[in-house]
Amino acid sequence: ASFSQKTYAQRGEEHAHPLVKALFATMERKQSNLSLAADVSSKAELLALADTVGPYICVLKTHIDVVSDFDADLVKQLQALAAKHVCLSFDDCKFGDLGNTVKLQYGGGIYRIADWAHITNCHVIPGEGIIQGLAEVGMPKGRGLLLLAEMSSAGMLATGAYTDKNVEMAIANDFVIGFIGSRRFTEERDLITMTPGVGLHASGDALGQQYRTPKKIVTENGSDIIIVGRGIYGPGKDAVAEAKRYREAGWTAYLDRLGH
Ligand code: S5P
Repeated sequence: ASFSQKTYAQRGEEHAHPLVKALFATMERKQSNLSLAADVSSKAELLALADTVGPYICVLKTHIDVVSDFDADLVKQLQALAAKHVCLSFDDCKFGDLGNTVKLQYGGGIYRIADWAHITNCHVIPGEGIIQGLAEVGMPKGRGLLLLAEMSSAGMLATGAYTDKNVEMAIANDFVIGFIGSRRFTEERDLITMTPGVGLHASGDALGQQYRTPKKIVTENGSDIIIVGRGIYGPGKDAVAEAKRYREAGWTAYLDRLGH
């Protein structure tokens, strides 16, 4: 059977990567294929959002470099919240430089991403060396990498042969656990797809973002995890109510895919 036809629980049991096993187990237990994109710019806002929405998500996605009062204590508290709510941390670094440079960016600097983020991602524009550089830092720590095989924004250039190359590189590299993109890309091994640009109401923003529904992404396209940001915490929104709504929509779309 296609991976899209299997339950998250079954895929977790059959998967070789401990991080992916843990992710699928969490998804099944929390009945959630929702990742929160917590793009807020202060430490207090980020911690409050992570704590209130934590019960409804499987992955907390951050852009840690947008937090204006970042400090080491933020990381400590984020780790504690991830443990409390049993979700994985994903810092959306979108690395894009030479293997040697990304090693420094991923393992060091002030953010020390590899020390706390279970998942990060990269563009493969520099070639396979970027994966090898990141793997040197992340693999010994049990981390996982997503490749940006596609993007959600209008006019994005990751298409056709470039997307196909991403898939080839993912299959060939054990450090890669999946993709950012809009669909299932391969049946050769169980690589997860996480999809941003998901919204139940708006069709986009003023800067090129485009939203599609959980039904389109999960039921029809076979993606595994929906990433939702402003649909949950945007102006005037009740973040907990919206998180519950997106969790329900994502999970229903998954059950529909299974034919349940
Ligand atoms: O193609 C992409 C890839 C990513 S990771 N399009 C995206 O929107 N993202 C990220 O998903 C983006 O950086 C942001 O953190 C999130 C979408 O947020 P929203 O507020 O538009 O739901």
